[in-house]
Amino acid sequence: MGNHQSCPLLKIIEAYSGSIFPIWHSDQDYPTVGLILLGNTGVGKSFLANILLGENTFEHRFSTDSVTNTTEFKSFRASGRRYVVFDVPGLIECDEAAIERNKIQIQQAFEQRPNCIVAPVFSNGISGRLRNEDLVAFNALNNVYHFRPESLLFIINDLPTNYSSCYEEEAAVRLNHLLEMKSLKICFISRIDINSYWKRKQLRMKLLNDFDNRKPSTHRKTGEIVLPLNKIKQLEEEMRKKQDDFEAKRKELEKQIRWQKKMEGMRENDWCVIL
Ligand SMILES: Nc1nc2c(ncn2[C@@H]2O[C@H](COP(=O)(O)OP(=O)(O)OP(=O)(O)O)[C@@H](O)[C@H]2O)c(=O)[nH]1
Ligand SMILES: [Mg+2]
Repeated sequence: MGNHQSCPLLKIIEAYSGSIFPIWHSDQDYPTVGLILLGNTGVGKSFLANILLGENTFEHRFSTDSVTNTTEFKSFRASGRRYVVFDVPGLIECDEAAIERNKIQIQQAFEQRPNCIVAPVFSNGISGRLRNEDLVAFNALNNVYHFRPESLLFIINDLPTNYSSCYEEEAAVRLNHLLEMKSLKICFISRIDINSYWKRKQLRMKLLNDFDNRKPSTHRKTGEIVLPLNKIKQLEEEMRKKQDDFEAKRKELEKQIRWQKKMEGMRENDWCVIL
């Protein structure tokens, strides 16, 4: 009946061994938390769900077409919790029927486990940009589920291994601004060698650490997910403009900071001359 959340050593052992002491603890001993990975097709939802499970349960594939079309779930135990991880389809697709199917499948996950942590997964490893379609898909779901910041863990997946240290700060400021939310927590993930046992375990450990600090909340739909195919382009265009505005403001701010520093430097030099 133990709450292991406070014991770091146990956390590490659990992350590396899957679930620990299966004979001593039954599933009922652990609070159950849903874990719903959301995001457009190809961002790596199924891949990450498998990493968390420590096994290849959900189909994931490098593909030109969407892979997951129906919602599936599986539970695992870690850090004093029993997580039920959901593998759901992406939201945005090229045809209306697929979007409608996806909406129903996503809703099923929330109906089955309303008390959950939500992990929106974004991915664009080549450029590091936050893609407008990912932001639009998140907003469409957020409009009806009203996610609470403490139950959200954003995942930016598939980054190059050598991304710069400023990237995390920049992406965090930008994401908060674009989604008009505060204190968003982000987990940054570099592309791993899928065949490396240790890399997979390390990634599991990193994800679990971040999920442990999230607080699940109850998600009930307050309306229908509105995302007609003919509106997606318009919403993406609006998001692009928002990104451009943010970029312009950022550049202006940088200019002001540079100018300020220059002035301070000049003032210091003046003092040096006087002294
Ligand atoms: N090697 C490697 N492959 C990754 C990584 N992240 C994602 N992938 C690959 O990216 C591809 C797409 O991932 P999926 O998990 O199928 O994407 P998805 O979001 O589930 O896509 P849908 O099911 O279509 O919604 C798969 O081939 C994954 O193995 C990574 O860190 N390393
Ligand atoms: Mg999938």
